[in-house]
Amino acid sequence: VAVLRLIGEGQRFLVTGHRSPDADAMGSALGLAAILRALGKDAVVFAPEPVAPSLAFMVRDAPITIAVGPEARFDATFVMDTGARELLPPGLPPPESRGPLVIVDHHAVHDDIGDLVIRDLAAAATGEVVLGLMRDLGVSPVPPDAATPLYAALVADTGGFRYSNTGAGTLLLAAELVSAGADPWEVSYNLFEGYPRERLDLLAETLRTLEPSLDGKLATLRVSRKMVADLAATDDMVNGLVNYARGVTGVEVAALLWEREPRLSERGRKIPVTRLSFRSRGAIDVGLVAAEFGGGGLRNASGAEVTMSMRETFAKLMAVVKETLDAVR
Ligand SMILES: [Mn+2]
Repeated sequence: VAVLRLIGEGQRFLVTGHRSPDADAMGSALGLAAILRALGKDAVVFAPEPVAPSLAFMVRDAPITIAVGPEARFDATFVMDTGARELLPPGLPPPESRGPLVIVDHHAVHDDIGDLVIRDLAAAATGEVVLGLMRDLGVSPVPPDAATPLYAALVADTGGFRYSNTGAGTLLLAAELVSAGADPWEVSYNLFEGYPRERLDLLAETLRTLEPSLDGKLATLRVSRKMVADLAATDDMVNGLVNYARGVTGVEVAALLWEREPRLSERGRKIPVTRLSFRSRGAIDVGLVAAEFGGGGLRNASGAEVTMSMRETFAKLMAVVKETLDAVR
């Protein structure tokens, strides 16, 4: 209700998503911006980082702002799909410039961030939360510019309407978005196919690192910085590779360990950084597994970043997943 009043009384809004935005974050931001414009408001989409090539299709010619000047004033700033403070986008304007911070999200594990929060844990994607907000705002039908981004948000977070979070409500919303102009093949092709050659090379190399453990219930993949560099791949191509580890029969938890650029300590020593992505087949809540590493996410998909080497991370991973498996047995 407070958010509806904020939108009703305000005129100029900033809309953004989490750091390294995925299809749900970017699609929800573009979708909400289009909905606000349908209400006659000014909406600026703030995307300070380069948009991943696989998401460019949904941006089309929508205006994207990469930096907000100090004199800019907004009546509110919406951050999409963000549960963790450290995932707020870089360069977010200060409070006097951005206005109240509104978090629109669906993550169960989350920090206490945002002046206002719309969080629906039952929503398959933040895009679904945006559609609920659209209804509450009395916007109907779906604005054409919102259809493709919001459809992409639903497709991405349900794995193409395959995961257990795919409910009848999600499918009904998807039908509404297709009626409003979203093209299912365009979205699927951009999100799940149509990869640059280097991404397939990286997939091939990564699959060689597949390592089953804990009686085949845990499967890990590893991506080193050298692999990415040698193949002339880019960082965004690592997204989604973890899913292949879940595709092995019997696997309950899939994890991808990704070696990142080391950080420098105050004394100039290199501190190793490893990023973790998790996927679950269903029995294990990998949001909780990620929380053991200081991260978070959803029951079936989560992530974390740790200042440990790949080897140390793997050792801790074995211990945490073993304990989690023992607890559900
Ligand atoms: Mn999401």
